[in-house]
Amino acid sequence: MKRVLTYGTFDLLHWGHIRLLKRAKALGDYLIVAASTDEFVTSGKDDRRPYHDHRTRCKMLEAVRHVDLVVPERSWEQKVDDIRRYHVDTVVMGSNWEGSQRFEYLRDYCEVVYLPRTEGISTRKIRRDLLAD
Ligand code: C2G
Repeated sequence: MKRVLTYGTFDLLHWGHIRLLKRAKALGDYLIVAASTDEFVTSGKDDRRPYHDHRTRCKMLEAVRHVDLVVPERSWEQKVDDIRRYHVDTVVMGSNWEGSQRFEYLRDYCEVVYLPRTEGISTRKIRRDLLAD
């Protein structure tokens, strides 16, 4: 069984996220999603709290048929532990992460694959467009 792992906030779950999850699952048999906790987002990644809290974002991800397991992403440093704990063969991220030191070092532990990002959609764009209404 080939096990795939991906990371993200997945706030205001949208088509770009779904396409990433669908293509990530197609690279294996079991897809694990590490969803960023609210604390990790606000302390480590972004200046703004997600619209949906972590619990809600996890429930939405669990409802996506491509997803087999949702676990918390609490820090940048947990990835090697995650790969070992979940026996991960491949880490998958969207192409905006391509070449990032946040992921390239994982090549010592598993395959790392970047998939083309879906153009024209993002959580920030949704927030901006709704404000413009
Ligand atoms: N994504 C995509 N196309 C979009 C938007 C997002 O393919 N239009 C992908 C991103 O590249 C990422 C995943 O969907 O692989 C989740 O995106 P975000 O929720 O924005 O996650 P991010 O902020 O990139 O957090 O440790 C890594 C971080 O947790 C990644």
